[in-house]
Amino acid sequence: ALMNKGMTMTNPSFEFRRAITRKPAPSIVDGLRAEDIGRPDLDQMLRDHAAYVAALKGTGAEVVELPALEAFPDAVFVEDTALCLPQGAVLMRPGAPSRQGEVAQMAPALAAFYGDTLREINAPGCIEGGDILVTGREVLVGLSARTNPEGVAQLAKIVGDWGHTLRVVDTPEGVLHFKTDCGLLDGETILATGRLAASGCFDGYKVLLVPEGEEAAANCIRFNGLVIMAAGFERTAELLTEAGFEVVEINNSECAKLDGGMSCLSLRF
Ligand code: CIR
Repeated sequence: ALMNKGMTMTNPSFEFRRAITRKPAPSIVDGLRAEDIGRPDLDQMLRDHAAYVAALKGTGAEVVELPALEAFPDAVFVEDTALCLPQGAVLMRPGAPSRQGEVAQMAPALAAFYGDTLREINAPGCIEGGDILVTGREVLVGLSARTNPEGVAQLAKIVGDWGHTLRVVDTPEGVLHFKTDCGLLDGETILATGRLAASGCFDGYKVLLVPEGEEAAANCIRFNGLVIMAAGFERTAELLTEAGFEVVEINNSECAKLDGGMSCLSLRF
């Protein structure tokens, strides 16, 4: 398989040289949400977003900050538009029709790094990046309202050609994305909610369970030396710190109103 210039293969699951983010646009007030829990405040979201980008940069990574896209209210959640692996990137096809146009807006940024190792998911397949967890040993994909078996079959073929194993699992009923309920801590260790872990999908991994009542803390990211998590979940922060991880907390109140969390805000590679 081809390696892109400057990429490392030491541990593709949490060592990253780069991230891509996109600035929130005023149209975020029209973003998708399962339930209306209030209007997202753009200024607060911009401050939180800046803190998130600063945390990524603080690890030494290069962060490509794309401009806001007023025409796509959910475009700040860049993770859903692509899967980035050391061998190549795959443009997703979001299951939410209002989000499908975000992919063409992301393609040039990825092409700049991946050149001709850029692949894509085609209709009638659908996948959103929030349903994919790349661990040290496999690509785990959760079926959801946004990700269908046809999309997963296409992805399995692509990543299989790159030497990865793909395993398909279920996302609990009523949970937006598979990763809404989990995050990778290192190649072998996953932070997960009890309701997701109960399905057995992480059997064989080391699992840290999010304390009850703090389910919204599960969607953390491991980015180089840091675990970046939503602020305000004291018991989860303590659990991670005690397990030896360096934790950075970012206010997530505004993204949470749109069912978004830490992983959604970046593509990492
Ligand atoms: C949506 O419903 O698509 C957005 N409001 C939230 C997307 C969150 N993305 C993610 O969890 N990867």
